[in-house]
Amino acid sequence: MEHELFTSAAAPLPLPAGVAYLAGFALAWEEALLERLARISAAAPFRHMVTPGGRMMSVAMTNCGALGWISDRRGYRYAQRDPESGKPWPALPAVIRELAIAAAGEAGYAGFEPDACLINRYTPGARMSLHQDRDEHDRAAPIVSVSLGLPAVFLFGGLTRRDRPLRLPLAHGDVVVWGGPARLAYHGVAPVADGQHPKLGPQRINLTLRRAGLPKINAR
Ligand code: MD3
Ligand code: FE
Repeated sequence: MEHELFTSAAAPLPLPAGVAYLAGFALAWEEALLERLARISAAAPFRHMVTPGGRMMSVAMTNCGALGWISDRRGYRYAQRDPESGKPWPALPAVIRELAIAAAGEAGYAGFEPDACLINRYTPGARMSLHQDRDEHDRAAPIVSVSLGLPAVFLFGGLTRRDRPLRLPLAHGDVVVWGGPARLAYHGVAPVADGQHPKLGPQRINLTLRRAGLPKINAR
């Protein structure tokens, strides 16, 4: 079943099942988000992680919340501490948690309780190649993504790497909820084009809010 994209500017285009696109949804939280992001990256600076294959990622990353996604020569996983400092990741700010819960609610996921927030920073030229997100225990929980700063083209493929990806432009303030049949789809980000964002300068920041640890067994 396909849903209509209810964006403000762009012409409606069909979205795959399980994808809810909330154009500009984060704009109401913009100021608080940017203030929280500055505090988080001061405590846990953005860094370029290395893939298990030994390649440095062009995207710089940090995390907040109980669990943070990390990659090194030993693999991809969630960890309770920042390996650079040995300290727990900065707490998930209430404003970010509330934004994610509100967006998940709009998309029909009542009871979403994120325990991990991966923060990706793209400077012009940075990209993310097609991959699946498989490191979370609870695949029934959606992933909420919040785009800030420079625009990007999000690539949304199918359940195999060979499916030709759909190209979805994402702008500052857009929120997308990925769940159900979309949850295990291959996806990536095309190289970010040069530019200057009035609030963020030459970068794109993407937050993904996830349920990475064990599902809440008493939630139903
Ligand atoms: C669709 N980040 O961190 S967010 C990632 O823009 C990641 O930084 C991209 O892919 C970024 O893993 C895309 C949107 C997103 C996140 C997770 C998904 C889309 C997804 C998981 C399944 C399907
Ligand atoms: Fe991903």
